[in-house]
Amino acid sequence: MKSPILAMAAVAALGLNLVGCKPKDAGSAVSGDAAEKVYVAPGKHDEFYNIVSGGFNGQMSVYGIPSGRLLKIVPVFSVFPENGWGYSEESKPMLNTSHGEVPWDDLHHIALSTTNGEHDGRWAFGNANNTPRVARVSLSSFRTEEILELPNSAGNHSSPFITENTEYVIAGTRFSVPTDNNADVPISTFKQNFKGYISFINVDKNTGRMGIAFQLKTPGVSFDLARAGKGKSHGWFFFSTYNTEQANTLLEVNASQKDKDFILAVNWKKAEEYLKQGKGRKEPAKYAHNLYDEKTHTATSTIMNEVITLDPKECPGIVYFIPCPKSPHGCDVDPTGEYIVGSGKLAAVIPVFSFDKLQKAIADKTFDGDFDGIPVVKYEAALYGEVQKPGLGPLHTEFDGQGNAITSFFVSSELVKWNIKDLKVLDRVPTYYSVGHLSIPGGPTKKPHGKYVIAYNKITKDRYLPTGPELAQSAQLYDISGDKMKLLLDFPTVGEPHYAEAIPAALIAKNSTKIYKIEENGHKYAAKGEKEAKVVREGNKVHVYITSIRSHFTPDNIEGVKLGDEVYFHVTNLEQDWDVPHGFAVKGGDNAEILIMPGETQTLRWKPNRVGVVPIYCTDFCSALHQEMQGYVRVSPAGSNVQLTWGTGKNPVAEAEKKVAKK
Ligand code: RUQ
Ligand code: CUA
Repeated sequence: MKSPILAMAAVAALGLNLVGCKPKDAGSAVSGDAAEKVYVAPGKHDEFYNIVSGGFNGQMSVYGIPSGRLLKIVPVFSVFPENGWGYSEESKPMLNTSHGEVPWDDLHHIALSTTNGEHDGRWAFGNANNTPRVARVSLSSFRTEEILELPNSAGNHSSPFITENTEYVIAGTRFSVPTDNNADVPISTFKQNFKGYISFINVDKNTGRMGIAFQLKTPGVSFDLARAGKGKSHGWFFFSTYNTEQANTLLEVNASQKDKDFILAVNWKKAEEYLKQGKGRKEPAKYAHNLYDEKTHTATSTIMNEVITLDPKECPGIVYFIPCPKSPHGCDVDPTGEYIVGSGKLAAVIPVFSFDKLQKAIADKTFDGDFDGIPVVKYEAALYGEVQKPGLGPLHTEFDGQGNAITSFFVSSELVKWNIKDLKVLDRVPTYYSVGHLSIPGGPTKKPHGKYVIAYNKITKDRYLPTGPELAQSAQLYDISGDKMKLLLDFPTVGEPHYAEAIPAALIAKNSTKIYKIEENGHKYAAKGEKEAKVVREGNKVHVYITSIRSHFTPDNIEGVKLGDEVYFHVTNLEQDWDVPHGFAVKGGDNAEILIMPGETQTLRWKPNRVGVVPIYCTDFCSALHQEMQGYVRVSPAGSNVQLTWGTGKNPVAEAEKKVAKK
């Protein structure tokens, strides 16, 4: 171990560089045919969907590749007023947690579902870093269908990563913390009381429904990233760790003391055996499980009370540490499953481990003692080799399916291509600037689609028109079909992109949801035709069963609402055509609009706070007479005896008077 002063000096010396350096030839690195290669003519479709994490905006965004055109933002962990996510009554339960509603999160990583290690185009998973959760987004409806909270975890960074057949989505904690059941302890008791939990989430083959199968209770370290084994290493999982110093303060220095941190190798097939033998322990834990139902168009949130944990100390053979220099970040497995690439943020080499050698080392017990009771495999015994002088600050590695790897370098701002077998550097290109993640379509799968690599940069500086103190976030597209990588395109992104996955459009486009069938609408407050439209008072709650169809609402005149009422507009969109959502908004509401897809029902809650006649209207330009798609609600004082009446195309007050006259 280095002395703390030396380590501090090393960090300080690197310090200048840790923020990234700017390549000299910025701006002049584009080849002649770049425009042609990214030009997707008007009316033509892109070749790939690119699902990009939104970082601190908590969303996923969808871009076309190679054009870099933004197609959609899918709200996941953060409220999204544009379509009412987190504002409509139906979607509110999706953001429920054991802490109550959490309206924001920080989404770093995307994992697209796979079958036999190849993209199957069904779901995209995403992680919430802040309040640990994993979400599942349907790649048919492009909507978040499920969010599962993770107990005993803090800062769910090493997540979500999936096994070959999406058997499991895993989630490792970034912060080791005291377990939820032993939470009130001094921070200085890190070594005794802080644990690192890794959640193994099972995924139903048909529905995608998630549940926590078990949690592995590991020594208190920080988990950063992970990848599942594949092919020969299917059944194993590999995690990068840092802060194996187990420091609880000034980690910048204290967690950079050791020459090597670890990669944690987990034999999850063996963990399953222990579970079958009853080695799992049921522990109380509080976490939310939220599901969006496409038939009722409504989400539910269930608080769960128990989780099964496995302690590796009681289950020998399921976890091993492999030393890895130095503060590893990415931990990536090549398409064959044989090579495991560690990327030490402060390391001068890229270590590549061999799965076969690891197996042999475990069989021969070639260990270097243990760390907190867990065997540490000798570095050389698991090492296949090191890529020498690759660059500064390696972060992440993806694979092109041609036997090559491409690694991102944050500090030296470049992508470096190297051959996996002989570990020779083949090519390097600058990024603008300070690349974090990179992504090759299918890069983490057994069969990469190749063709492009996309760099997700942390800093853009002078690349775009200035927009005040905060500049555009950005991605860059490179052609990797030849020997040399070629920069094709810069495109700005929303939020701060971290990881992304691109997938051939052919695997997704054909399955796109077009409408929801109105006859299958199982929403409690649906009005499946204008005849079913009505207004019902239940005490101070007023339920408005309102329909929308080009270009009117039924009812569009409502009277008899009083101060102190809570009004629920349950809007059913009667359209059965693709691409005809209607919106709904009310003047002065303490809420966002809602956007209702064809055949769907969504609810806007409104608590009027003054007497008057209040406009309601459609927010989505749906027809030539969209602007006419409007109506009125009359709000009377609390004790008023204005009757509850409603109608469209008739004067509801006159109608009510007629009714009274008839009686
Ligand atoms: S991380 S820039 Cu949050 Cu995935 Cu590596
Ligand atoms: Cu409906 Cu505009």
